[in-house]
Amino acid sequence: MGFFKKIQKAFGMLRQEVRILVIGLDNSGKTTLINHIKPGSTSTFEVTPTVGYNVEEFSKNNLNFTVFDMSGEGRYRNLWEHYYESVQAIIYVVDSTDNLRLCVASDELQSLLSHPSLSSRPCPLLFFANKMDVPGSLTPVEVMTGMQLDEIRDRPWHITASNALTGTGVEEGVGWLSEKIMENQERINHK
Ligand SMILES: Nc1nc2c(ncn2[C@@H]2O[C@H](COP(=O)(O)OP(=O)(O)O)[C@@H](O)[C@H]2O)c(=O)[nH]1
Ligand SMILES: [Mg+2]
Repeated sequence: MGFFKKIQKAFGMLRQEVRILVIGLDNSGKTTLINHIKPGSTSTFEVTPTVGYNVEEFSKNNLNFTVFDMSGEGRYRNLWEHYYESVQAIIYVVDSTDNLRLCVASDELQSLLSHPSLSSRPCPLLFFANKMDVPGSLTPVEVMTGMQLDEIRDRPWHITASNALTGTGVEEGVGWLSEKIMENQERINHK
């Protein structure tokens, strides 16, 4: 079952909005990656480029993806905040060839996770160690170590290597994510 089908099943008639954030530093491969998550070109999608700052959004039914760059400058941080409120899952794309900026990616992650509207909610976190095809790129374990992911204890997280150009690794990652979203949803439904 494809990612969209799984999510739609998880959310029944999709009466509630599901928001998934796709974030990471610029040039990490977010825009490229998202093309592999979107269903086939026959589906109708609304893509809303937002003028003034770099946000990409697409939605189908009530399933919304919001993509934005974390520059490390913190310049737009307050603009992103309203996206955190209703988010159910986060995909964090790391450029595994960019050893130099791994600490910036790590700092951005820390500031994201300590945001009050996220720190209280255990929404799952998927990491792509992207550009796995480039020789010498960091392995997922090296990215995990460099970003101290093993210190994340308050929410489920998963890291997988990916090649956003071909889509390798993407299915495994989003498969894990949709299972976690479903588990959370079932928990809410049984309350
Ligand atoms: N070799 C390789 N290049 C990639 C991969 N993913 C993205 N790129 C390239 O990296 C650059 C930045 O990608 P883009 O999706 O625009 O990054 P964004 O700024 O995070 O949206 C582009 O030139 C992509 O073609 C990958 O998995 N492997
Ligand atoms: Mg982009």
